[in-house]
Amino acid sequence: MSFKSGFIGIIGPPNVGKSTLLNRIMGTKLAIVSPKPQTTRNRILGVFHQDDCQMVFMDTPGIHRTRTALHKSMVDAAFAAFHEVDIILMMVEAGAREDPAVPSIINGLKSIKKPLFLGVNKIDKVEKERILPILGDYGERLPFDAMIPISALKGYGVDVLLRRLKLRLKPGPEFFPPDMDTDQSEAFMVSEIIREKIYQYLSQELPYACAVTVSRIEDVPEKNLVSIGAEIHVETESQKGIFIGRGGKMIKNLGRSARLELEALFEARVYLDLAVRLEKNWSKDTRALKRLGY
Ligand SMILES: Nc1nc2c(ncn2[C@@H]2O[C@H](COP(=O)(O)OP(=O)(O)OP(=O)(O)O)[C@@H](O)[C@H]2O)c(=O)[nH]1
Ligand SMILES: [Mg+2]
Repeated sequence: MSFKSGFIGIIGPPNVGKSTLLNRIMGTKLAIVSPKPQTTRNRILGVFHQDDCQMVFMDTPGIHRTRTALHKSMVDAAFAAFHEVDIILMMVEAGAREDPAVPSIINGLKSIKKPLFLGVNKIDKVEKERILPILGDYGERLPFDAMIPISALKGYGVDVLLRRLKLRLKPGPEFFPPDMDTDQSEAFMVSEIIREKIYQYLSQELPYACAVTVSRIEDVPEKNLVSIGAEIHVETESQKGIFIGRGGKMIKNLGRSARLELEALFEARVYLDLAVRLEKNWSKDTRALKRLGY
């Protein structure tokens, strides 16, 4: 039997659980997750290895109406995935009102001649009877290969999904070596972990007003220490004030929470030097976006 492989794009509206699914499939945290929409801003690969196949999952930013250059860059990345992958896994969530982005996603998929899967996520939140009508509705709108109810959070249905996806893989090469589970750089992963804590600690529009860059990751092996320097870029002076907090309390708490997760990632003590920088209108300026990784 020949080896099979393929790229699988996980696409859909914001907040439906795309990143949660990637993490569940991989059995490790590759993508950050939050209860707020528009968490993922870049494409994130997870390489799922089996003896006879390799499935490369591509998590993408949630598709939504765009406002700023940042949002455009996010949505462009998601739509570009339609063309870059071999199989598309559209995700929606059961038990929520249909997201306003769904019609445009369906429209975009109509011209794509690729195996198309639907993952109806968060079934742990709804009564069983409510799932069938959702499948019926989507089945009328697009010719899905399979529509699979899942719970990315609890793991329900994920095995079935993987088995069905595997059946549609074509013979192909091992794209990545067996010990590689993502293409993300260390610096990117560090910046994402910090960004996740920002979603946890700051409310309303603040997480959306910031970008995180990492300027230094230094190993100090003799001390089993990793020394990290990172910057949070915000758009206004008042945002900067909120990020720092009274007596520096906010940045301290946020930094501590990020540090604990980074210590688990690096399996070492971490020294995290976190600074807040004013970078006016970065989310609207395409040159600034490039510099900040979008
Ligand atoms: N109850 C329930 N919650 C889930 C499930 N999957 C994800 N969630 C929650 O839904 C929220 C959004 O999850 P994410 O994985 O960040 O969603 P996403 O689609 O990647 O969102 P964006 O990156 O913003 O597009 C988080 O609070 C998750 O814990 C599920 O199967 N059941
Ligand atoms: Mg996400």
